[in-house]
Amino acid sequence: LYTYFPGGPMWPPSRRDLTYALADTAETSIPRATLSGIFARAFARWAAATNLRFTEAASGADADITIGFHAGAHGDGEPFDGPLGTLAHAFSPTDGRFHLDAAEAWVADGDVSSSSSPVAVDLESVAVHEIGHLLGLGHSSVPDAIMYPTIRTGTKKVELASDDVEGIQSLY
Ligand code: TQI
Ligand code: CA
Ligand code: ZN
Ligand code: ZN
Repeated sequence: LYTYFPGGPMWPPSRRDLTYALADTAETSIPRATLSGIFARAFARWAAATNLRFTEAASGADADITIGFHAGAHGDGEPFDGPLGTLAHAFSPTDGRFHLDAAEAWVADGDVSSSSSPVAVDLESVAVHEIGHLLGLGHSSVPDAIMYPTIRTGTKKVELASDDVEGIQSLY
């Protein structure tokens, strides 16, 4: 079953049109256009299950959600740790910060199963999971759920399970 963060924080009803920005991409070599496509698909999966809408903004200055790639310590007290370990983290509503570990062997072409790297991680899969956190979901006990707290290496998991849909629809 799905969970929420303590206290059940959510984006308020007055904020159903949310913007996101690729705010800090200097530390990744993934092309910006590739990132745009991956995050657009990841947000669209949650939009399809709710009355939320997500639009990419040009700058982080006025965006609700800011996405950044960072290596090691990056100013929020939760340093990244090199390949594997912590892959990414997102803060609960309505903070909006979404950080990814720049040191991961991110797979951005969608085919993580054919990667030769034993530490390859599918970026879109992690994005869909972290957006769940950004919207207020905690972890789920259902292994098929996007919000389950582990993913097998070398796998892509981007489709919301019914548990994820029920969880997000009880918030929005
Ligand atoms: N990052 C953890 C996560 O997002 C951070 C975290 C730990 C956390 N406990 C939490 C966030 C409780 C909110 C609430 O879950 S992670 C996966 C998965 C991570 C893990 O790097 O371990 C994904 C990030 F599910 F695959 F294991 C994304 Cl998809
Ligand atoms: Ca890491
Ligand atoms: Zn961070
Ligand atoms: Zn998580």
